[in-house]
Amino acid sequence: MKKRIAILGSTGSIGTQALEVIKENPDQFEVEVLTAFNNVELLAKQAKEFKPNTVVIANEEKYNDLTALLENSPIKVYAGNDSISQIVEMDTIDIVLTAMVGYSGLLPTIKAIKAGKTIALANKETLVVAGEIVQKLAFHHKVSIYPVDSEHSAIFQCLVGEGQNAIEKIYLTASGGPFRGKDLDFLKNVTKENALRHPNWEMGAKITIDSATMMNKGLEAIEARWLFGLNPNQIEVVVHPQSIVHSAVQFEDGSIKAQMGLPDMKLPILYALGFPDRVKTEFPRFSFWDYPELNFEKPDLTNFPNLTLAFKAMDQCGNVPCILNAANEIAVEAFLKDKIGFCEMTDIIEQSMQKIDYIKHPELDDLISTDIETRKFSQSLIKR
Ligand code: MN3
Repeated sequence: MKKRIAILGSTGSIGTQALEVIKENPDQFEVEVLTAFNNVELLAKQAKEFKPNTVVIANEEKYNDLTALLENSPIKVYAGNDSISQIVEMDTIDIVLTAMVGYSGLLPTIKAIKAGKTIALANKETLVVAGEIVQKLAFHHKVSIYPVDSEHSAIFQCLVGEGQNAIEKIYLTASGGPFRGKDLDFLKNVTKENALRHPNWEMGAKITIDSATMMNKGLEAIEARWLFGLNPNQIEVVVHPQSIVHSAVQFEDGSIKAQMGLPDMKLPILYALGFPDRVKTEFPRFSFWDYPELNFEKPDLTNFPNLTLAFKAMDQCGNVPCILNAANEIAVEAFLKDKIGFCEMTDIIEQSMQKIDYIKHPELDDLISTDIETRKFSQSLIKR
């Protein structure tokens, strides 16, 4: 039986690569639902090619454009975020791939879990904002969450076959981004064009900026904590510029398992969709002879303070990771619009973490209001 997939965020970087993977394996997967935020042209093109049952455009103003583009087709068309949250409950969906950007992934993911759908999680912010709530829900509804993020996929792959063997610690690898080795004087003046040029990975704009500031690794540490039930002190970040070792697990006997491969998001996407099977591919293979050296360094916390902020948020827990995430989303957006400099992103996040009230045991509603409040405050710090 083919696995029927809903892709939330099909026009983004992960979404388009997921569709390539599905296209290459038509006997294994079929597309049931596609959703996008704004890009109606690409969404309509994907819909014509993959013939899903339903498509949803989040931006309601684009509804008429989308229906016009899909005129005379049997595909059902809806608009709005509420429609996305409802559509994931469809009986004919086996796996929901959550590939939208940022906080917007949270509510649809919760709905999908409540509907008992297997989750292929590409939206790390869901676990950053509400990891404890989401994991409890997944446990309650007996739902599996398979990571798509390459580092978490690596850890997940290292854990296959380990049963109850406890994790002593994990090593989360980081490329270090385009500014590895640079200092604050340099970073003050970098432009978004510099920051959008990632050395190893092709990704969307938001995550590429997060990689340049190292916030991405902080968000991933929080994501890993919830995915694998870890304490913050069991997570160590290792800078590994070649992005070949995708992460590693150390067990209680001292043995370390790592997962390796060329940096290509299609591999973790395929592993999450195909689990527990490995699907045969023609992807280029890693060669040891091309990489006579693999390097590992400590992260530079002086020049990349966002990583420290994220670990602080993880330690404080409660609604602080939600504050961190909302302030970061506002800061990245402002940086991408040339409204603030690279280092000012950190100031906005730090001030938001100080200003917004701490809630020790937030419910989902508390997190929703923390998100709104933080966005308002962070925005007020952006002057231009
Ligand atoms: Mn990653």
